[in-house]
Amino acid sequence: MLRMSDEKDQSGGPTGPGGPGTTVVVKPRTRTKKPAMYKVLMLNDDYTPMEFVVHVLERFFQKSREEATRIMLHVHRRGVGVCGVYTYEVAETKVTQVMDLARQNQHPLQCTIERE
Ligand code: TYC
Repeated sequence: MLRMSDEKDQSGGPTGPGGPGTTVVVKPRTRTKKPAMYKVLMLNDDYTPMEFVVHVLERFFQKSREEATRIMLHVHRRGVGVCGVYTYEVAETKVTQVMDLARQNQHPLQCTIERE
């Protein structure tokens, strides 16, 4: 009869520590995946007051007055600008909040999401 215990180490590996009679425990790698991120974009129009756009950026995107003014002017000049980057649900909520406040104030301000 041939038993496992009769077998010589066939690994060809080292015979010292880590060799025969040693169990190597491999920690399973915890695979994490970064969530997809989404840019909230603000679009320019001819009617929404600049001050309203600055207010929106301060209120919903936690921008300082200076940063909010910079972003608003960028959108005013270039047509579109990034308000912030968030996970999908957060980005979607920001868009809803902006559009709701714009509608309540009868401004045509538009805001969209774009995957990064
Ligand atoms: N163009 C607007 C104006 O001249 C200002 C404005 C800026 C509107 C940014 C929308 O996303 C916007 N009153």
